[in-house]
Amino acid sequence: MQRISLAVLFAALQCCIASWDTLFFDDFNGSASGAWSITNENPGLYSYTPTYLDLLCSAGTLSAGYNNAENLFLITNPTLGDFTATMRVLSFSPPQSFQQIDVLALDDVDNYVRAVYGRIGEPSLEFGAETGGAWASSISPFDPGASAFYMRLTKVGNVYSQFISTDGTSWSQANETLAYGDGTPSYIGFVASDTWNIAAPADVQIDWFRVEGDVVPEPGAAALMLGALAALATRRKRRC
Ligand SMILES: [Ca+2]
Ligand SMILES: [Ca+2]
Repeated sequence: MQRISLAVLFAALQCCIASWDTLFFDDFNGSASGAWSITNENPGLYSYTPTYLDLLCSAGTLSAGYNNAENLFLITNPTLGDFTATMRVLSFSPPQSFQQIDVLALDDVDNYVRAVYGRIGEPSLEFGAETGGAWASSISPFDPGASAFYMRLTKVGNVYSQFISTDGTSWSQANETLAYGDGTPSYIGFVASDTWNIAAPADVQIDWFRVEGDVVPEPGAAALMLGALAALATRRKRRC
C-alpha cells in the first residue's frame, strides 16, 4: 500500500477546510473600524462624513527612502492565503501630478506592493512594488472624471495584480502583474499621498474598503484536526 506523508495530508487538510470569505469590511459611515492602525497620523487631514471617509493627500511619499507620507491606514493581514483588497472611491479628481490614492500590501515602508490611481502627468493607474527601497512600476492612462470607481489589489501566491472597475461588476486588469515577497505581507491598507506638492490640496472620498480571501486555519488548529483524524483512523484499523 502506498504511504502518504504527513506533510501531504496536512496540505490536503488545509486545502479542504480553507474557504473564501469577506475577512474585513469598513463602510466608513461616520467612523472607522477599530482594526485600523493609522501610521504617521495627521488627524487634520481626514474626517468622517455619514457615508464616507474624506482623506486629503498628505505632503509626502512612500517612494524610496522618503517615507514621509502621512495617514497610512493599515490592518494586520487577516489571512495566510490569497486575498483581494478592494476600495470604492466616490470621487477623486487630483489636479496636480503625483497626487494619488494607493491600495497597499505592505511589510514596511520600503517593502510593499502599491496599486495607484492618481495624476501622473495625466489621470493614470500605476502598479508597482518597492523592495529594499527600490521602486519599479508600470503605468497606464485611466480617467474616471469625478465619478465613482473601484480599485482592487489581488494576491495569488506571491503574484499581485491591479484591477479597476466603474460598476463593481465588470473588472479590467491594469498594468502588469508582479511577484513580490513570500506571499504573506504583514499589512493591507491604503494611503493618499501628494509627493511634496500641496499647492492644490486634493481629497479622496472613500466609500468603503473590503478584504476578501482564504480563510486559512492556523497551523496549530490544522495540526490538531490532523491528529484527531489520525487517531480516528488508528481506532478504525484496530477494529478491523
Ligand atoms: Ca520607501
Ligand atoms: Ca460608506
